[in-house]
Amino acid sequence: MGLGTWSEQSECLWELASGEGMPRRQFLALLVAGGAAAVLAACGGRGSSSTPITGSPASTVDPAALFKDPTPFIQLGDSLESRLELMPGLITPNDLFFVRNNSASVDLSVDGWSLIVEGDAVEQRLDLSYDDILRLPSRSVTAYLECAGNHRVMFDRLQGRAADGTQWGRGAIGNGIWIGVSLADVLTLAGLADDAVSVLLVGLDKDSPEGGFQRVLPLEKALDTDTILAYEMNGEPLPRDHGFPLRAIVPGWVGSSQIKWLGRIVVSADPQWTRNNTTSYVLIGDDYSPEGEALGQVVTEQNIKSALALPWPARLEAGPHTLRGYAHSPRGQIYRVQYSDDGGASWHDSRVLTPQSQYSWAQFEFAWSASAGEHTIMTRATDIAGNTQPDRVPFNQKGYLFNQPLPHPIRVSA
Ligand SMILES: Nc1nc2c(c(=O)[nH]1)N[C@H]1C(S)=C(S)[C@@H](COP(=O)(O)O)O[C@H]1N2
Ligand SMILES: [Mo]
Repeated sequence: MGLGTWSEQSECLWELASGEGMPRRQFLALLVAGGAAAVLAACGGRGSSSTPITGSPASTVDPAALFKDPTPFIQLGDSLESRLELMPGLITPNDLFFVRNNSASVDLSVDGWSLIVEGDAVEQRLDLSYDDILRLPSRSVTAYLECAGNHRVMFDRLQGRAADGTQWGRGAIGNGIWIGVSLADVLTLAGLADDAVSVLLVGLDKDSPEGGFQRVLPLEKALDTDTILAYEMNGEPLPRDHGFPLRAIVPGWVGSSQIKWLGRIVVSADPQWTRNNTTSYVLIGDDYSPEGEALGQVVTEQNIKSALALPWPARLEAGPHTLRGYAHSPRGQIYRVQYSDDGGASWHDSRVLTPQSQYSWAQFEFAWSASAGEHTIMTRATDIAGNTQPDRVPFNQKGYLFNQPLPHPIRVSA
């Protein structure tokens, strides 16, 4: 059950246009050029508009690292880790949403911004303004966004071997309602060649490695209608720290694919290899075999995880408690979350709250009677496809995708 729907107005228009025999590409071009009026005019047989699609160059980088108030976060260098215990429910408010920057947040204005679509596998180079983007059919997706390195510190804490990179605990994740345009529509507008295979998304954070943080999506994921270029986050224009004016949302995939401050898309008939699919965001270690030009296995999807919405370590008073947490899987809804307070000897079912939507995380809760002393509680999620959290994750040098059940320390006072 997905929450994503075509906006009603665009859907009606598209029904009308396709009924008139109009190809999707022409429909999108008319929307960009002249809005609904142009589509209606063309459907009425008055011919198509030929307004050129133009934009202007990107604006400059602001050296400030971040814009939002860092107070409610765990601060890790220039990154902000969310505190799960502050999450008010299913949706993570923008001011509590984690931030991961590879350089600094960029302060762009829509006036100076445009999105370039180019490459050897598109028919036409596009230069789309913010208004052009807003005129395309909108799509809403509720999805969690998680850094590939979420839980990374646990390699050190639970396996005794520290991985490279920001030592994230459990809060490099948030769940949002995103509104934007399907990347597939933008690619269709540019005219996708039959031999296109890879889509590179490039950010405008020029101080980032490679002069603009960038990552490649294989064509199949790029064409998934739920892969969107979002301009709205939880009912507000995308905040600056989250990529204003436009960012990619790639449901279920690692955060590093979800490029913020998007400025350029390069579509190619060849695979494209850049830093973020060769040396970074690849699993490097004895248990992972290299692919293509990468040093290891390229990280694409996230994996199934669960975590308690408590501080680490937690402090509780003796007596009855309802403990809550979050679980998510890129492979389908959460079917079950079990917990153990005896080191994994016995497991009990928690209550998974419904309804769930496809790419969103799920909330779970269970009653726990706290007795004075030191405890640990582990949680373990299983999705409807049968995927579950493994007892042990093979080490990888950069510490991605750690999803063993976490023994959450809890001190109970009498
Ligand atoms: N342009 C750009 N996009 C980016 C990044 C970046 O540094 N620059 N960081 C990526 C990483 S590693 C993650 S985990 C997510 C974090 O998104 P958020 O800061 O909105 O939570 O953005 C991704 N997109
Ligand atoms: Mo990330």
